[in-house]
Amino acid sequence: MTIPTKVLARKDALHKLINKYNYLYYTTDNPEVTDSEYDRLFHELKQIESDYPSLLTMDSPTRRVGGQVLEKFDQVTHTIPMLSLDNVFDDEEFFAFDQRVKDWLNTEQIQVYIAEPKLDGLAISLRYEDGVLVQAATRGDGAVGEDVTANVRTISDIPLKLHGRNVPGVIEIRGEIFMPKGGFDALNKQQIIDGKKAFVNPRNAAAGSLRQLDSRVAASRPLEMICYGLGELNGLKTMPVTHSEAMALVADMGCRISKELQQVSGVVSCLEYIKQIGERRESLPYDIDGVVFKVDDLQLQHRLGFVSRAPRWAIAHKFPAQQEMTVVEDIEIQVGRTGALTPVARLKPVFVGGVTVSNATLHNQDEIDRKDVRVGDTVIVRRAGDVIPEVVQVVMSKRAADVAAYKIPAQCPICDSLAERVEGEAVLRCTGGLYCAAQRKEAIKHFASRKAMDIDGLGDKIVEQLVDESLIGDPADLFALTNEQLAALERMGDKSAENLVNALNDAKQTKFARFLYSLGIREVGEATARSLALHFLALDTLKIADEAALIEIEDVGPVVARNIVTFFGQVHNQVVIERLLDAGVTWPQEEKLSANSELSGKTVVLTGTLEQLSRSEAKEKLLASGAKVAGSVSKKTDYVVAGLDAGSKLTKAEGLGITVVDEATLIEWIR
Ligand code: I6G
Repeated sequence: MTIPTKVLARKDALHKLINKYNYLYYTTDNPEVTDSEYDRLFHELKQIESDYPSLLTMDSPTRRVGGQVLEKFDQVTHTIPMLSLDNVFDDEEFFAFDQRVKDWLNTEQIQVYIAEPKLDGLAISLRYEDGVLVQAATRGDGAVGEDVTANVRTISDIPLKLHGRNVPGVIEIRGEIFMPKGGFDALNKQQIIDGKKAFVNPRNAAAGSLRQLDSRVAASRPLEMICYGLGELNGLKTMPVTHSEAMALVADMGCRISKELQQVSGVVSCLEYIKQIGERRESLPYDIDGVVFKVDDLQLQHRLGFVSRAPRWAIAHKFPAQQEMTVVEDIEIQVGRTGALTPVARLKPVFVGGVTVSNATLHNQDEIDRKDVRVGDTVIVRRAGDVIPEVVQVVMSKRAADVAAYKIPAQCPICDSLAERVEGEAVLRCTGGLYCAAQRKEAIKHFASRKAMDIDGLGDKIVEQLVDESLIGDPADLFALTNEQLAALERMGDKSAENLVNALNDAKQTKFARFLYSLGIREVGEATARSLALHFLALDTLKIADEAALIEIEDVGPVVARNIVTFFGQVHNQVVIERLLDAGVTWPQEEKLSANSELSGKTVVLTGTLEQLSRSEAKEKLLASGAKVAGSVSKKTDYVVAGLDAGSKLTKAEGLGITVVDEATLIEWIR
């Protein structure tokens, strides 16, 4: 078969790229591309080799695993190669894997797999002779790794001597060394305090720690290991016949295996397992990038064997990439409700963590300086779970020669007022106050929001139009808007205008706490607003309270107290409040809580289905009775209200000896 020159050229380019990225990733711990970009290139090369088998030469990177070995550690030749895993990226590819297994075994029987999360760490092989740890080696290129025994010996959850009497003459236990998320955060905080560079992610931190020549440094790093397989095994009386048995043996000998290890039969259960782990991914204490499935029966594994660099009996189902590479097209400044100037990177849109990302916050000037982000830079962007996308790192090798460092302007980009940095704060703030249109817009959006005055139909876009067209300048102006003014706005018909005027009227009947929250006093959130309302009962009393009186209240510290006094002391705020009251904003008089209230100051958790009250009704009534409502049960919980089908929260409460009451008791208390 003649091979088109274009294909040959692409194959050569892929060899070069993959070899380079292997070196950067495995040898220098300084990756230049994201894992997903690397996976894509690898996939593309494998596809070319499958279309043109003569291109699968002995020097193809698809035949190798990882990169080169550093000079500074001794080399270790693995007695049994440390291979790698093939990946699938969606359910369809997973179905195809399962079918390949069945085809190879010539069966249509449902397959039994062992599943566990795929940790994002470093593969390690521990060699025990007569039960004693004699060597720990990295994977290296799969055939030859590095001797990191001195460092590995410092990791507490790796036994130096295996437990039990049934210990084989030689056993190689393989698994992943990683840094848990909590340990990583603490290490990075310390790195910054010490003026050292922060690590990009837990994997890099783990790799960097394991490559330390001084094992005392490794010992100070929070490394852990979870074992997932075996290499050489000699001299065991009864050999395991399934992977689950092998893992039970490993655990019996004192090695840590995954708590999530589970036997699953058939593809449907496998997909269910992936979904379940995916949902818990963020709450797991370590980073994972997918789920690994292995055929459980070791005899079947043996029959399936290996292809190229990976076992046919195992597969990694990868989650959508959480890191991708893109370009910073611009850096813009957003002005928040309190005037905080937040730099935001406008990115060339990129699909990451399951969504298209085109913005990432850069937080403040310190953060920009630390990461040295500049307009035009190629950056690695990360998005995990519901977390706001962030720029992890600049790819320095891709920076053009003449790009200038970025400085947040000294003036507010919206109103030109001076921006100043308050001592002790990282952010710059516009000093324009309500003179600044951006702050006005944000203040009005907050006023109208659901937890504040809850003005139905007054969305962000409408507020922006109203301010831009000078129809409103503060929240009180909202109540003077007419049907005609609203109907003239873009995408607003007569009916919507009428609905909005009605909603504004309805919103005038509010609650004292909501009103206080809607004023947008710095650091007065919902809970503080509620405490203020319950304590002072009336606006007139609160307005004249001094800092000493405010500090008396739970939730209110000196900073918040000062913010409240400053807010009510400013004439323009007094005027807006008067105008709101004149417009008809009102609330029922708050009543002093009876001192012997069962609920005052208590922390309550609601669980299960309530039959007579809705969840929000129950919550509102509890809060009005002076209780705090928490979402989870802890030692600090005073009462758990259990409705129908209450589950794990109830079990936990019982375990902690917390008083559990039913809905009827709750109704009794709040009446
Ligand atoms: O790289 C790997 C990660 C996790 C693995 C692996 C694994 O099992 C949970 N298992 C094998 C067999 C291999 N690599 C080769």
